[in-house]
Amino acid sequence: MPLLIKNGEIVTASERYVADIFCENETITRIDKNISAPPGTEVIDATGKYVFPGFIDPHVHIYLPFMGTFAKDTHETASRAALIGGTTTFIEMICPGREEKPLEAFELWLGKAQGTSACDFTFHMGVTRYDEEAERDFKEIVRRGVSSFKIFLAYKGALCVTDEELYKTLCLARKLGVITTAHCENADLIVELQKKLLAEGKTGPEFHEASRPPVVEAEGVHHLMTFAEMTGAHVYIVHLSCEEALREAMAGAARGVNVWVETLIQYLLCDKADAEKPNFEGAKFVMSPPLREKKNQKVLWNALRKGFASTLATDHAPFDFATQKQMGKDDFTRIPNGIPSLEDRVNLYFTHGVQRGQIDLHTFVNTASTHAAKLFGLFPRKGTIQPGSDADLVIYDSNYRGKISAKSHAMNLDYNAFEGMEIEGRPHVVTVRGRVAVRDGKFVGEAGRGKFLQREPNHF
Ligand code: DUC
Ligand code: ZN
Ligand code: ZN
Repeated sequence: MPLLIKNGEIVTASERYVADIFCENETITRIDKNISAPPGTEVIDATGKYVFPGFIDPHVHIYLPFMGTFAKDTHETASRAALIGGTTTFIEMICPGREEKPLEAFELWLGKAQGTSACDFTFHMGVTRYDEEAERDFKEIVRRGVSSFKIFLAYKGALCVTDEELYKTLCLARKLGVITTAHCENADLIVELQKKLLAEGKTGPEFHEASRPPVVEAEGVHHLMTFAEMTGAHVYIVHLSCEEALREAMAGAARGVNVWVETLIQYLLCDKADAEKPNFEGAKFVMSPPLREKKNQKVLWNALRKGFASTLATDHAPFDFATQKQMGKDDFTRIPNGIPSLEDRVNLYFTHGVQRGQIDLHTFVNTASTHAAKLFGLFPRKGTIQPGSDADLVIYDSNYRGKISAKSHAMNLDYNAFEGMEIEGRPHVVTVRGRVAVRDGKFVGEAGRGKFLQREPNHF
């Protein structure tokens, strides 16, 4: 059925105007004033509301075997939560164990998402081992439409790569025209600091940050900058959390490294003190890189405003409090890392960014949607509102007022790190390729309708 959205205020990364949007066959076909609806068209009145391009979360974990357990969401629950919160596309990390064959891992992850996700999705291919066989697989995976890699400089003995593997990955990425996303923390320093803290009897979640301080993250970024400079590869630093790390990224950029920076909603709104909450409550706030001193929030907001940070993501990785976080009750190094926020990213960013005057509407759209689409080869299919783009639209009610709570959220999780926080705005209607998937906070979409988005390399 065709869809007509009337009188909304269309906001993209660069434009703002009132018009009607007509969608047919999953795409936007016309944008104009006073479009009349052909018979059989679903008409939505968007008067007084914004119409944003569907938001893109470029960094999520859904199927995730990690730290001795599995993340809680399925693609069905995660995509529903994403859509309720206005995210219509996510990019998931494929994280194979070192012993797994990359192509088999790709097929495993794809199989989990296909037929279950209600929104469109794609992947960053995790490079957790590099040898000749793996290299053949990576080439094949790029041919099948995954044009980005993910490497970990942290998680020694698990996901972490050696320097030789890092170098070879970046050389291959450069050759194939693929961007490499990177978790930047020095793995060895973390192990040594963890041992030292535990030996001193410092076992609680409040010591997680001390085991991976800013300098450890800055060292990871510096390391990546060196390797990117040597290879000429394009790199994207995921979940940058602090000033020290940002300085290293900017120093790389200043000498010509092709680097982009992502930060997370958690770092903008939560801080180190949250992980120090008593009665093990701090475990809800354990993620890596850790929540930092509050003073970093100003630096990160400024980075988003000025374009030093390109994207705002979530690193969604849900582990429940009742059982999974308890695995680290006597040893913080065993607390599964993750602060889930797939559902809340857009509303919290709008509230604390746009409503509080930290960023303008265009920066909001750019950092939460458009720039990710451009960096990862999805633009202009995703990330904007123009004829020919997929009809993924968020009709946004900036007058809505509500509170975040685990009691009402859709994520498959027994807590919400943002519990009780006010939101000033939420999606009124969300569409996935021209079909309504959310209405006033309720999911009305279809599990399995989400498509795997194949992406070309060499789009820089
Ligand atoms: N950090 C997290 O907090 N969770 C998942 C993986 C990661 O790098
Ligand atoms: Zn990471
Ligand atoms: Zn991650």
